[in-house]
Amino acid sequence: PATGVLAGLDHLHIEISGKVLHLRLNRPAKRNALNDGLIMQLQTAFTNLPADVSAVILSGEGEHFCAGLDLSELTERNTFEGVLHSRGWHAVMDQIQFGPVPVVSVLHGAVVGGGLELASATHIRVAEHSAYYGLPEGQRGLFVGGGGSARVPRLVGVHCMTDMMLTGAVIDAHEGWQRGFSRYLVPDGAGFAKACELAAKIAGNAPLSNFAVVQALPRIADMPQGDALFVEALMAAIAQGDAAAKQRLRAFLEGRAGKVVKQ
Ligand code: 1HE
Repeated sequence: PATGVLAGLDHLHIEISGKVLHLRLNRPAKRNALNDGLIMQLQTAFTNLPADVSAVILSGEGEHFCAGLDLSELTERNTFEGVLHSRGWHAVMDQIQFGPVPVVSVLHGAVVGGGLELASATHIRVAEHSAYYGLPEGQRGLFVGGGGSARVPRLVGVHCMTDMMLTGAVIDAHEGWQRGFSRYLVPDGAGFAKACELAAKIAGNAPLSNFAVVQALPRIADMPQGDALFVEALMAAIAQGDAAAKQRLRAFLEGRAGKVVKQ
């Protein structure tokens, strides 16, 4: 179980096993809808990860991963408060995407609206067959506000997101896997075990390599090629200069490290 500031978060269930922290959205009666309390607790959790944690698994309690924005709180905001609310979500999603360690999400049932925005901020998505993706904002008279317009097109393209928002098209787990919403597709109930397997591999890497993948890769991918290659060279040199890299290279050259094997 979690200790310190992480122990007092009532909308999140947190467990730590070795170097992996498992964080479960815990508002099943409201389908894990993201109210202000839950958003703030996600912020607290991701800004207070224990130093010895190397990977995070994010999942949802109950029948669904996440029903998105808690619509019962929407009526109380004016336009300016709406802008600030969206900017608050952006800060949380950025904290997840550009935090210190990789995040693997386990998706099942509804992954809709803000729930899909949350999933899109994680680094590897594992979907169970029950998962489905939707952006009901169009039907509710809203627009995405949790980073969806920046992150969702990078997974499935502007054309697919446009269709989802204009027509309410819901994409099932298999199509979502084909299109890029999830990297892995597993039977119902098998998502957490798959995420643990992936998180263990991630936690076995040098922390600076993981940091480079999480922090540098998406930024480099957004740059013009000349800038991208320059930043890549700097990041490569920084990673290479770290003691962990030197140890690992020596281990390989002395026959003590694993080979690349076809899986
Ligand atoms: C909620 C919410 C919610 C459920 N806000 N309370 N998101 C949506 O438009 C999705 C709305 N939700 C649904 O379509 C369905 O609830 C689900 C498909 C996710 C699940 O269906 P089901 O049959 O399992 O549950 P339910 O009976 O619909 O809901 C159970 C309870 O959760 C019920 O409350 P109760 O007090 O009557 O028991 C629902 O009202 C409540 N609930 N979803 C508030 N979203 C930063 S911008 C992001 C913009 C968005 O995310 S817009 C998309 C919002």
